Amino acid sequence: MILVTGFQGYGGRSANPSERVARALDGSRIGGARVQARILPVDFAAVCRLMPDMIDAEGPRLILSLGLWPGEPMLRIERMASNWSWFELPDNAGHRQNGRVIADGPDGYLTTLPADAMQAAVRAAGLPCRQSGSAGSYLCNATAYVTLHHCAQRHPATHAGFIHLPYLPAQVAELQDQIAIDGAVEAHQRADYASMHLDDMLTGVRAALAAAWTESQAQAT
Ligand code: PCA
Repeated sequence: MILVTGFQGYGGRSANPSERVARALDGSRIGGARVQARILPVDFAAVCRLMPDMIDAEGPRLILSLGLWPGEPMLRIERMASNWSWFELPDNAGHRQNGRVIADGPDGYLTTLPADAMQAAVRAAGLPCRQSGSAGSYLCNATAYVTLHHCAQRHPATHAGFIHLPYLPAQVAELQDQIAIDGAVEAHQRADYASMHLDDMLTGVRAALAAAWTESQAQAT
């Protein structure tokens, strides 16, 4: 089974493309594996509890978590999860985690998904994709860290990783309206206008998952 997670909205945004992509993939099959989607709250304490419980209960072979990175113009495969949180925004429970994700955990983990093969597959599907060395210091990084830590300790055969997604076009249209209403900065100062259509995100994430699944099967045999 492939577990795909998305996030609820946060930071005053009603939508999160990661939730839309995860929901659209729920119940589908990739390379013969069933995809199960779960939507996570943007809540540090809840994610630290839910993610390990879900992995223990459902035993996925592969885990791909998705999140929004405002301003990102393409699919962004995260290579690293670091044991450091610095929440510039409170999470949806009002908490700001400033310090380690897990007090006695190692400083970081590398993704156990085949990032190069996934990137190549997304680009071969005609969509832009890159890799990044930092998933930030908010909930997405914490989720990737908690997941990789739990897998390292209890589920060494489970491969896990994270992809950040751009805004949906409608979100940027809304943002532009809001910027005009606020009248606080010139529109051209903003660097967060990039967006991608939901269908393209879905095509890209499916291609990345297919590549990751193929590689995980090859390693298992
Ligand atoms: N993006 C945030 C958290 C939830 C999401 O979708 C992040 O990049 O940490």
